[in-house]
Amino acid sequence: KTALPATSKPTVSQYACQRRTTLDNQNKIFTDAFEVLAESNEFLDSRGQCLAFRRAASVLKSLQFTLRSLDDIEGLPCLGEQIKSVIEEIFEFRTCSKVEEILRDEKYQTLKLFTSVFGVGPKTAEKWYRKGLRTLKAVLAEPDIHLNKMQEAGFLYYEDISKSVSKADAQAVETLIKDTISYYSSDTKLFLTGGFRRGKEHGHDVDFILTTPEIGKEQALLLFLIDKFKNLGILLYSDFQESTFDIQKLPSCKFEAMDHFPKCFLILKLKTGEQTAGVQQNQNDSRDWKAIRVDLVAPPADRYAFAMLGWTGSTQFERDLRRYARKERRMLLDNHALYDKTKHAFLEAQTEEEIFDLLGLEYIEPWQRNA
Ligand code: DCP
Ligand code: MG
Repeated sequence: KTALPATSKPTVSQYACQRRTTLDNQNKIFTDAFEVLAESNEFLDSRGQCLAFRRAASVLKSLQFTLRSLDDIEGLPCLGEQIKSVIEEIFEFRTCSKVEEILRDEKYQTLKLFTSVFGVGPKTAEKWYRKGLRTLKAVLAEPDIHLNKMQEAGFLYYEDISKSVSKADAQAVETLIKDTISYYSSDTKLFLTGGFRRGKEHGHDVDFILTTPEIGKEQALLLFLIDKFKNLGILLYSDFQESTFDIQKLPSCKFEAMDHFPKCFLILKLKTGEQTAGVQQNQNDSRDWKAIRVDLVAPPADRYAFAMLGWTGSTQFERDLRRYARKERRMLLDNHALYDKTKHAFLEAQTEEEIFDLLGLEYIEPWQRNA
């Protein structure tokens, strides 16, 4: 195939929120390489480099054709010299030597292993690595390591939660929560969000938004649910975070900042209908359940659209929505609100479509947000 002449090439926006990115990635060989480079830079704490690789991967994911030659990347945004040279090397050798080197690197492998434990981030992983630890077993055997509650649960259910959650599991969790919230009030609404809303077949957890038509009634909802799960004997771990939401506050500029709605990070016991080995290795009893990571967030009804847009992702899509709002519209967007800096006013919205409209963006469906 020859490259299209430059004039007939559709322009690709530098913002993920102006691109339609489905799960059908035609450039996996390149984007896989960039994800490894991004992650390795994240471990090195080089944020700029990490973002540059993530942006490049995101642009290539949106293309509806496979790159064949350097002519194909002519005019595409976010592909600087360093990125180009990686693409060029993959054209020639089907692989990138830097990526191969990272994948063989003991430190990279170890940090990847440690951060695969729920509750362990790059900082903790680095600390353990510096102590000379190389395996999960070694971490557990180290006397002067103090695990917090989250990490303890992370190790205890590692076998289950390090595997991905299927769509069928996600649906089973949805049914379970739906049955349980009916005891709270008949008008409580439950929405699947995160990766599964974008159409993914697998995920690392299941994300839900819950809300009640009556504002304020959502406040006690999560604690009610947690209590019910406990009584049902299916609550393996729970970290509940109370609302710190303040309607007056301007939207946060920093993407990484967590939102302020009441939320909880859970590990639930999901019945599977088949027998598996016990949780601990020395346990020889079998069980008919598996541990699943579930995140719940309960915004007040008038904040629903912002919360839904923020939790649907992907992370790259969210980053660029906020960057676009700030740079192109002088607006501040986060999971709670949209603020117009020119008008000095909050802009209200009941649906995601209205938020895209207020930002002057074409609507992008959830399944097209896999940036
Ligand atoms: N999110 C957010 N603020 C953060 C982190 C994430 O608003 N600080 C959003 C973007 C994510 C969504 O929440 O897409 C859900 O987070 P997950 O980590 O569960 O990501 P996904 O559901 O997209 O992927 P996975 O399949 O790994 O669960
Ligand atoms: Mg998720």
